[in-house]
Amino acid sequence: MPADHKFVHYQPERKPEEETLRIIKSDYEVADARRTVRHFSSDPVPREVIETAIRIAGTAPSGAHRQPWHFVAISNPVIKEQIREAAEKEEREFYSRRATPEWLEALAPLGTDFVKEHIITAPWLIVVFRRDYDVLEDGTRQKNYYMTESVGIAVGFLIQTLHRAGLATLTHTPAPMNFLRDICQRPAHEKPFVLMPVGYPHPECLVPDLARKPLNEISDFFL
Ligand code: IYR
Repeated sequence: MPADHKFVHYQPERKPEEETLRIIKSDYEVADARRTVRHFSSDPVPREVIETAIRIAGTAPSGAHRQPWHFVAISNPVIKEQIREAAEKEEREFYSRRATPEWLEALAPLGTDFVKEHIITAPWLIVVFRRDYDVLEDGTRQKNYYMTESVGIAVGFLIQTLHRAGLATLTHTPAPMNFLRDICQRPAHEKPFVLMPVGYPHPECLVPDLARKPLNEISDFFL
């Protein structure tokens, strides 16, 4: 290692095997109970919950540790309404023109349509941006690496941690999403990655009756 790069010791506590097994199995149960939600309660969620969830998302690994993400959290009803209007405009186009019949067929079991009421009902929206490069203090551009993978991992952390805290999320990607950059006042080198309503599920929330693929369908082991 070059001498001018600093390293520090890292040795997380090693748990007994039975405990590891117990933890991982209980984590699986928690994770498997998560459902993507489209019907939110408007009950408030403290800002500190959202801030901490964003901190957790920001612990994700990233290409060359460039942390190529930015999170915009919105509870302001005027801004939420602007986002809803812009998203519904794109989604109306999508459902009536842009989506192929095959795509619409794939979405049918989810019961989605262009109406995006959840954008205003959920107490928070987190808009995640992918930063293609950073602008250094002297104005030069510094390229980022594996931005999509890195931001995808960070969003995974975000979804999982909010679920563990008892909150629901919707992974919403209206396409195209460039309107989010303007509304959130982000620079041109940031690309909207996901629009995520966050809140408690509505008391009468329904989710599609879906099954997850079993382990043997999603994995192979070579021993
Ligand atoms: N963005 C649209 C359509 C949509 C696409 C996929 I792929 C989904 O898994 C769900 C919805 C919408 O949000 O309605």
